Amino acid sequence: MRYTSLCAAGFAAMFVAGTASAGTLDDVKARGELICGVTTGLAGFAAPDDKGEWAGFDVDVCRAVATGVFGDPKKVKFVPTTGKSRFPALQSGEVDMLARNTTWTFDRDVKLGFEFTGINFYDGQGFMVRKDLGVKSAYELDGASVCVTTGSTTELNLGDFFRANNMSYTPVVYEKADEIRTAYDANRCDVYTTDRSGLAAQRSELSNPDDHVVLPEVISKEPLGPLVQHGDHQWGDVVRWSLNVMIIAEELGVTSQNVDDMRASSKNPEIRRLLGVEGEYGPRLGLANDWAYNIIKTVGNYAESYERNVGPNTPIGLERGVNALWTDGGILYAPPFR
Ligand SMILES: N[C@@H](CCC(=O)N[C@@H](CS)C(=O)NCC(=O)O)C(=O)O
Repeated sequence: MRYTSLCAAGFAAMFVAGTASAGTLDDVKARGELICGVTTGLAGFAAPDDKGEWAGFDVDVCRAVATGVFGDPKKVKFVPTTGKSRFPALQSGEVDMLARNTTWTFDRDVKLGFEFTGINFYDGQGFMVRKDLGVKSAYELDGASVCVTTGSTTELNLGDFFRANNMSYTPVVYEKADEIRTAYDANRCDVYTTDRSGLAAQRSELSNPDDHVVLPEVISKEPLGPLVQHGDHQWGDVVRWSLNVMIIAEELGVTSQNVDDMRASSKNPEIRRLLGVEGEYGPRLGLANDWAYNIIKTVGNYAESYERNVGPNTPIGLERGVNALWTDGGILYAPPFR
């Protein structure tokens, strides 16, 4: 209860609406590295790989921004944050941005005073149970104990869903991703609820992933994306357009593999603008004119990052679904590069 009230309700009151001093881009350049807030570790999204290097779909957003600024995806320091510590970390300037499965909501945007700079994963909240529980639907969960992370929209939606359906539950609350996974794996709760992408990620690391099933119901909208402090529009633009570059590159069929050929010979005007062959788009952001070329060359386009980190051929196994391009039946859509 203490966690629930602190994080779900009182948490927002701890902050006054923040306004960044302009100049984050200059600060980042002067420091020589980007400081990016990520999760404490979520397979496929943000976790150290076998060489100890942070990797994942959210990590790629940080790497894209670092590459846009420095031409080098390695110029990032990753700061692990929990659901509870992420907002104070951004508010205080400990991190320049967050890229960690954070849902864009009214309160976070308006009351906490942040600026969401896009959506890199359209998600929704779901439930995972052990198959031997014999449950086929979230509507059969009356009386269940439910593992949930503190400081999340998950806690709020969980309460809403059970209340709206006249069901009771016992929350079992943890702060860190590995704590909650271990607790669920050790049977300390019947159900694990979080974003469905998070469930797929965590399921891949359970002792027997096949013993668990994600139930069909999606009980909320969780548009996940990067965010910065409110008020520094130049920095917001840099983060927003670094993500947009990855999406636009997919739309235009530009990949890390063909970007050199495209730059040398494409006649498509949008590709020529994107890759710095025509126009002065990078300098308007305070970046070099080959900033987007560098992002595509080193991090890849949206599809490449998705497939490499969380797609059907990874242990996370997420189909593109609504995260497909709008031209492929999804809702992923970037503003034009002109
Ligand atoms: N999208 C939701 C949920 C985010 C969330 O709880 N993510 C989990 C991982 S799925 C987490 O951050 N765990 C804490 C950690 O990283 O240690 C929100 O923004 O509140």
